[in-house]
Amino acid sequence: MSANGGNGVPAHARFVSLEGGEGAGKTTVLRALRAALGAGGDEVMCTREPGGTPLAERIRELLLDPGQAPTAPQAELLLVFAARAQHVREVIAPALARGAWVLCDRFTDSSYAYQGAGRGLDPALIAGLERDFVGLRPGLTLLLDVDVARGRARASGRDGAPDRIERERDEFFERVRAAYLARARAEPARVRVIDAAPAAEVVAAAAVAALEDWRRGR
Ligand code: Z5A
Repeated sequence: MSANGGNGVPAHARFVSLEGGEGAGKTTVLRALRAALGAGGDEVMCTREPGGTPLAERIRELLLDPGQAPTAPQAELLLVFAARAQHVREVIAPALARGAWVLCDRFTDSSYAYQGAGRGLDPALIAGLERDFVGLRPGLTLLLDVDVARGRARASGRDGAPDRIERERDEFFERVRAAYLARARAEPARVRVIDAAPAAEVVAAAAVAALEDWRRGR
């Protein structure tokens, strides 16, 4: 474990998360980060939230199912943390313990952004769940930042109907984006902002450069 992050929850030096709003382009960036981390022969375990274990993937289906609307924000928060509690114990902590890199598509920052700022739940409540049920945070979080209109336009170009959260209004996603940027300002050493507006390859290269800077302690 490395130094404690905000909220007194310890950060792990081999734990990297990727965050951002809809259509930020996490998929291409994850591929590039995985290649960069694995270049020296280290094991790289890629996973995602909500999900990453059979139980957590079932919770993900429930959370994103448009048929489950309306869902109480409190229920949504407890579901994402139920998934995370299982994910950490079954997958993330064991991988870190055997010396692997863990690269996670979303982690607790998403809960502060979506359930905190998006749904209006008290961040202190989220901090308590993070401390008591998770107990771990990434050493590095790369935040892919893109304006809401551009991100939503990209996401709407994909196949398939929008999920329950994607059906939210622009105002919801504006609050999510503002919360992410506020977290980056509050924890600049851990949360590094990547401009996700340019072409996918440019964004991926910037993310890899930020990863290398962090590994060199810059
Ligand atoms: N959630 C939550 O509420 N609380 C929590 O604690 C957690 C999660 C952990 C599922 O996450 C939902 O769970 C998410 C937050 C909530 N809801 N929302 N909205 P997810 O990560 O699976 O879902 P997502 O954020 O909606 O994924 P996404 O829209 O697919 O974003 P992405 O992975 O960053 O985008 P992408 O698939 O890489 O790219 C989307 C499209 O844009 C695709 O067609 C690309 O070809 C295109 N794209 C990507 N990058 C570019 C660039 N640079 N230029 C042009 N086009 C691009």
